[in-house]
Amino acid sequence: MHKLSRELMMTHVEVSRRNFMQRSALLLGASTIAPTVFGQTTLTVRPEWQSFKTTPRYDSFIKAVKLMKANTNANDPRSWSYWTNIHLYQCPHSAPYFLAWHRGYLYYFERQLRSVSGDTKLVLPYWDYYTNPALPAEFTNPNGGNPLYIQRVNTNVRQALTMAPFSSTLINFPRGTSKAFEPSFEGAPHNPVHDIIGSWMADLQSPTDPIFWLHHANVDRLWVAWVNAGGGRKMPALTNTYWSGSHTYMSSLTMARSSTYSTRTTLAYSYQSESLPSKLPLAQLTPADVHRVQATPEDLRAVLPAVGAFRLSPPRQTSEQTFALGGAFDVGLDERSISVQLPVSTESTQTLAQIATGSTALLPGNPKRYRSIELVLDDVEVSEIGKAGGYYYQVVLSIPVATAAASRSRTILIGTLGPFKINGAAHHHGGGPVQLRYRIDRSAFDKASSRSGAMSVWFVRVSGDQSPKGGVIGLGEVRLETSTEEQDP
Ligand SMILES: [Cu+2]
Repeated sequence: MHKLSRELMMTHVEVSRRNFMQRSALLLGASTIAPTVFGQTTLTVRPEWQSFKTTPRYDSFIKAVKLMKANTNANDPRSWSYWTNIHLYQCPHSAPYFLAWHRGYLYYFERQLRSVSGDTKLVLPYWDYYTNPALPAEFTNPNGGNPLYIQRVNTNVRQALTMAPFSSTLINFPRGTSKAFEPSFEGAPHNPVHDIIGSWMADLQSPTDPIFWLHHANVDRLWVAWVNAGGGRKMPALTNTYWSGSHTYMSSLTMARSSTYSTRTTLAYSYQSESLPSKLPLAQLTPADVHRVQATPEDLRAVLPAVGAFRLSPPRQTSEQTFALGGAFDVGLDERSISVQLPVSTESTQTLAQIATGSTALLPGNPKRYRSIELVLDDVEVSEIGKAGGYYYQVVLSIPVATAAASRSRTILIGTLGPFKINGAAHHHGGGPVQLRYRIDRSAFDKASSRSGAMSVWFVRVSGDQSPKGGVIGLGEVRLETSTEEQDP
């Protein structure tokens, strides 16, 4: 049996005998575990940091972090780097199971904290940055060998926050479906919190920074809150094949996906608060910040960035399934926002408008039926000064639409771009420039028109209190593509 599993099993208290057996099976990587019926188990409660730090658990947490950081054997589950490496090599970002994989990861890490500290009641705290966007002071004090301190670019994440994923229109869950919570939430606030804090947090080795664990506990909590919010929001049912199979952490450490469907069944924990934020921490924002971070399409229309001059990329077949409709080469991003025009022809615009109606569409001289639309950023690289983070970009598509009003455009926030996302993709693909694809909900192209000028992509820069000036990200090509793949597989 895996050493960690053995240790973890020994720390199981507060559970019924029956539950103990189920969890033991879980820790052995068994893939069929019947979830415990709610009510049979004592749920452990993960508190917000401000409550947590006043409890006796705080000293246990500090002790565990200290001991794990002092252990330099990366093969030992009792070392900090063991857990950083799991994230580096296994975490799915911009991929299915982003939230569910991290739920299991946090669960195992929390068990390890208990084991190392010897405190069987230790739980992982979360950081509610929608209430307190400044990093807790215990993490920023560099004195006295504080194990929670590490160098960071910024210690306030207010610029990373958005209410967008909590919109009542996002009712589906997984990546790959339309109107989905998970990819929206990963795009922001999840990625920008990594980017704005910067330094270790802007990289896949982000668990090196102890705040990672509180950030991800909050991410996990907001997923719980999203489910609780109701209003038609729905997870794939537990019987859905989505929950078949298991998450991998190490070859010897796995968890049935079905165990991560809910926190209250097999894993048996809950959060101090399980409701969605109702607003941004406005008191801490300047009017300019409010404008910037809320970034509804309506707001963005008022901040049209300067149009850059780039060499145009031609329409062409880019793979068996995809066709490029036009774009630009060699786009450099710095501390300014920029607009990149997409030279999409009148015929191609008609194709997009047809896809928007839900039907398939043809392109001139091409027998394929196209069904979905993506923005592709190709040969993406982060510069040396860009790597440490402190900034990110909102990626916005501006589409002329045919209405009675002259020269009207629709602006759609289609995602975010920052060093965390790029560093992650680069690592998973063995280094070097990466390709990033943003699926655009086809309804964005409803009544799309080429009448009032070219479509454009805006990279709206969002800077933290500290952020680098000069070239941070290079995009070899920015282009719009149609694909023969279904929008909703
Ligand atoms: Cu993360």
